[in-house]
Amino acid sequence: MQRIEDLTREELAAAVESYAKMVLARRFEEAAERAFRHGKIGGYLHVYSGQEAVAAGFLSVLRRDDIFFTAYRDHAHALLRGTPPGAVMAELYGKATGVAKGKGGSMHLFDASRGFYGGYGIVGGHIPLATGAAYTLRYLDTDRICLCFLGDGAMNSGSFHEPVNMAGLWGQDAMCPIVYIVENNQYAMGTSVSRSSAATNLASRFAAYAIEHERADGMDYFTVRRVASRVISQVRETGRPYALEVLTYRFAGHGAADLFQPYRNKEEVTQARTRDPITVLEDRLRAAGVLTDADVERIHSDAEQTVEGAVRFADESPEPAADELFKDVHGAWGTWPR
Ligand SMILES: Cc1ncc(C[n+]2csc(CCOP(=O)(O)OP(=O)(O)O)c2C)c(N)n1
Ligand SMILES: [Mg+2]
Repeated sequence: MQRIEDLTREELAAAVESYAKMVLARRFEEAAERAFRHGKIGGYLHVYSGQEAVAAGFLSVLRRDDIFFTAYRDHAHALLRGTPPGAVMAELYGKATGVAKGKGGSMHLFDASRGFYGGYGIVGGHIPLATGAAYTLRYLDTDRICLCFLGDGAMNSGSFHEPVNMAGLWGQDAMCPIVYIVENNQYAMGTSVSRSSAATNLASRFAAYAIEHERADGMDYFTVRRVASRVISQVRETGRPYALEVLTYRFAGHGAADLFQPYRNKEEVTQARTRDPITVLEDRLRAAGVLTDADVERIHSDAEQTVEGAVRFADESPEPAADELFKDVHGAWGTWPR
């Protein structure tokens, strides 16, 4: 565990900023769940509650011109990177002011201006894209890097093994600056890791592709940030891929329809909640003397106000115009040769 007394003043200030963003993400998703139940949000909704320290730790050290990909549990990633909460909520509502013009929804957030290349609903589908993007960054002769967040379940898809093998090969020529971040939250929908993977040390599976790898505690922000910082520098310098398995837990059901969660019991969730990443970080910042009761109160009420504003913005925003239907769509009807 990172010792708090070894941190610089700047690192502590950055951690307070991350804490505020993690609180915002949590409040945002609570509001999104309410809106989903009220029928304001269609489609599907997967929340990131419990896993916030992972994206917060990584994105807090990612350079502004670097890029990243993730799957469908993507709201916090966008918010932590600075996409305006109103544009994220409006996307969930399918409104024209959404970050993907209301055409993507919860699973397909996309904000290329901030290096966020999505938001993907097909499990494992983004891994080839992220790997190709990392190759492109080197091919274009830049020192930019790519992060690819993925779930434990995604590691069992074919679209994991092919690109990761390519990454291992391209890395031999310093041509694949990517960090694979396996967010091991213990479950893929209702299937636990031990029921779906013969080898449960997921990091070790990257050895098959000659990719350096390690495991880290994903509930402690400082641990994630320290590992992220070291690994990102190494990948930037070497052009070789690196893999991290980050041990975390999702507090909510898999998605909005997973009400009864028959695959786990309440005690397990209660136990995991004793290491809520937001509380863990708050306690450490309080112990370091950089966060007071008044700060915590202000951060929470600011987050609530921001979320209220985002919900109002989404509510009041217009639906996409009918003639938008065929724009931004691959092989759309309107342009199809007939
Ligand atoms: C190709 C494909 N197969 C199946 C599904 C259905 N599905 C949606 S989420 C999911 C589980 C993925 O688990 P994991 O990668 O661990 O991500 P987590 O939900 O835990 O974040 C499955 C099987 C899908 N979306 N895409
Ligand atoms: Mg999972």
